[in-house]
Amino acid sequence: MSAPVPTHCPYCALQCGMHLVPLPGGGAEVAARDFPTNRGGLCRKGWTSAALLTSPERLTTPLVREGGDRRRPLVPASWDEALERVVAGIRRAQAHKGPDGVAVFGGGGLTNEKAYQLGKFARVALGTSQVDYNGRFCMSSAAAAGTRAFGVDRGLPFPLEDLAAAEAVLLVGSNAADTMPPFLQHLAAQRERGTLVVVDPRATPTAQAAALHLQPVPGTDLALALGMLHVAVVDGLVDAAYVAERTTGWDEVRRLVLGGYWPERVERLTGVPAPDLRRAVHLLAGARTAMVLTARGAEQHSKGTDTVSAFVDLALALGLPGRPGSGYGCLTGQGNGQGGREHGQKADQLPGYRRLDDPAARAHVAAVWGVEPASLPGPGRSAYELLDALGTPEGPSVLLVHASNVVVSAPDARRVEQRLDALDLLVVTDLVLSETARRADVVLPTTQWAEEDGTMTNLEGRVLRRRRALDPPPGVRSELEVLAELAARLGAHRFSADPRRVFDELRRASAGGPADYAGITWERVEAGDGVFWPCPDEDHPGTPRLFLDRFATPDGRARFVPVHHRPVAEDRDAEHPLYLTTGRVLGHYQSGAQTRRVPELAAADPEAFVELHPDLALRLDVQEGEEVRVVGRRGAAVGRARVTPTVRPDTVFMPFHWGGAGRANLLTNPALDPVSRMPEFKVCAVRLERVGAHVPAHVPVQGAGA
Ligand SMILES: Nc1nc2c(c(=O)[nH]1)N[C@H]1C(S)=C(S)[C@@H](COP(=O)(O)OP(=O)(O)OC[C@H]3O[C@@H](n4cnc5c(=O)[nH]c(N)nc54)[C@H](O)[C@@H]3O)O[C@H]1N2
Ligand SMILES: Nc1nc2c(c(=O)[nH]1)N[C@H]1C(S)=C(S)[C@@H](COP(=O)(O)OP(=O)(O)OC[C@H]3O[C@@H](n4cnc5c(=O)[nH]c(N)nc54)[C@H](O)[C@@H]3O)O[C@H]1N2
Ligand code: SF4
Ligand SMILES: [Mo]
Repeated sequence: MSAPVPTHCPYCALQCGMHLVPLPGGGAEVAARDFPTNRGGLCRKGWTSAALLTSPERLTTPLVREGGDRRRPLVPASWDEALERVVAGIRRAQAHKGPDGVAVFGGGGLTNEKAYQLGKFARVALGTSQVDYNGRFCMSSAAAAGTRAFGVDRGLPFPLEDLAAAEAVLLVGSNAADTMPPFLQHLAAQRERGTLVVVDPRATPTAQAAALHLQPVPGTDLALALGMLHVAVVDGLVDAAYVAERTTGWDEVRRLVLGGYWPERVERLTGVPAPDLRRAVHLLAGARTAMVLTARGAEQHSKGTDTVSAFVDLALALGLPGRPGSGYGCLTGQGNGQGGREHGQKADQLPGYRRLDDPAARAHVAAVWGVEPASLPGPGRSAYELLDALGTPEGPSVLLVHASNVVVSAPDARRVEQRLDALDLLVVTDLVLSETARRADVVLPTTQWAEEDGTMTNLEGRVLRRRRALDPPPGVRSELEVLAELAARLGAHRFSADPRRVFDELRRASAGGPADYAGITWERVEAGDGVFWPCPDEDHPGTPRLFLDRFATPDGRARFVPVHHRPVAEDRDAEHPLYLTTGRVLGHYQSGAQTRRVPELAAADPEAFVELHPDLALRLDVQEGEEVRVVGRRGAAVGRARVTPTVRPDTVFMPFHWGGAGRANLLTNPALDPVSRMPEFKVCAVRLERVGAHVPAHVPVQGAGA
């Protein structure tokens, strides 16, 4: 047996350390490894992650439409033929529509090297402004709010180990017990002390671990946070010295919360009893150290940015950010959700978390890329807006997708399918034939995590090494090779396929930016437990803790942001009397493209389901396990009823991990947050219907096989 290779799980942002032990017959076995984020623990997805490496379902050859005809099946093709089809389609679109006729959609699962190269490929090889990525659907609201308040967005501005020093923790809209199970170890102290507060419309395993569970109506966290601030002011819990010394803008926020957010009014808006609200504030304020953490439940709303701002305002009023053992943080989701948003695959950004509309940033990055600053396009459309424009007269007619399965994971999925089908050319690079790849004209097979070298940046801002443990199957190419080859065929050079060279270029491109990687080398990352950015030079130790002395704003002070509660984008009415909220289960990852192909995980959670309260089930005469239809304003989805008292009686919950008729995103609302452009994944209006015996339980996947 070969030596174990130290690496990290391919899935979520916790980036648990693991060993991969290559097996003689091919594939590998996962073994435990002690790492600061997981301390030897892994969840079910991590333990089974090697299964996909040798899965018969993985792609090992490029696929193209027979005769170039969308109505005919996808058939194997040589790399040369497939890439030529891509290049010909790109040239045609550029001739008709100019550079913005071609669009790129990336993902937060890509390594730093791939994310960086994809952004550069879009701006330099294609010259398009039309590039964005799935992180827009993930933590973009928290990123926007973090930048507003602190001048920089790093999900957690402190290492996870600091959680042990927090006497109390407020966890808003996170079901970490299912979404990052080994993370729960870091909350052991608060659980023991009875100082963990969880805000979630469902009594999730995470909420059940809390001393206090606030169970608001979906989409009302903004009012809840302002109500908590009101209590902090009225009960004299504001840290006046900290506010005076380290912040600006308090007076306006203070006036605003005093004026409108007394607990009894907040109770009417949120459904959270006023005494519970008061208790939560006193629990936090009574602790010497405390942390406020948000995740998707608070953020995936058309007011997600303002909601996070309200929780940041609360944290600032209590004097938490920038103090040891205290702070505000966002629990970033995807494996490289943090690095993926720093290196230029976002519509408005350049590497190093630089702004695309900043002339100095453009000049710096253009010099590294060897192009004229004026040749760099400006900011493009955000993820949903980009998908929504595809194939329209003003929008792109070619789309290249890397590491996202938008047919399952984007809001208003039916609309997204229509837009994809209106394209002249859809190119999907993936490991498996995802629902999105099934609709493509050209599918390119790429290497998996265990077959590539590179770096990932986890939820703490810690840069880690992903190591190659195995050779990819013959015929499969790394994404860097694919991008380099495509660039060369388009007449753009300087695209290395060597991840180390790409990382060294990324270091130069990021130098001097907010997310400065200049001093981070692969050797340094390998020597310890990773390096935290910013790290401006090789003698710099990296920055595990931000904001200890100053915030990253021009005056060094954190900014209070005045925000107001507003209703959800789509409220209930007589026809759609329930709220739908969506999220995750432990055993599946995201669109499920990977985990539904891991036999053990597929067997444990084989199909879509709908959680509903026993009172609602009684009213609608729905039995546990029967097929139900959730009907909304954009479509309907089906799933098995799971009757459980853990969900609010006015709310139903669906995970979004399945394709076909079980897709939660057939229902979700693409209403966007005005700042972050985040869609309202977490609340829309629906009704529930019994499907009846005559409708088959399994409706085939839309567009399957094409
Ligand atoms: N098993 C598993 N783990 C994952 C992933 C996965 O797909 N599967 N994905 C990874 C990624 S990319 C991400 S982003 C993270 C997400 O991690 P989480 O944010 O923990 O995941 P979600 O289940 O989307 O949402 C969390 C909770 O928000 C609650 N919620 C819904 N509406 C509201 C609301 O209006 N207010 C509040 N306060 N809460 C609400 C839901 O009931 C849910 O329990 O997980 C990562 N880890
Ligand atoms: N209703 C609802 N919808 C949601 C959410 C929600 O809570 N509710 N959450 C949103 C969130 S937070 C997120 S992050 C998105 C995620 O949703 P998606 O963007 O669809 O994410 P994944 O399912 O991880 O898709 C990754 C795809 O890329 C492939 N892949 C993996 N690694 C690589 C690689 O290195 N290169 C390439 N080319 N392909 C690769 C996988 O096989 C898979 O097909 O979903 C969003 N959608
Ligand atoms: S918690 Fe996340 S990183 Fe850790 S094993 Fe599970 S999926 Fe992998
Ligand atoms: Mo995410």
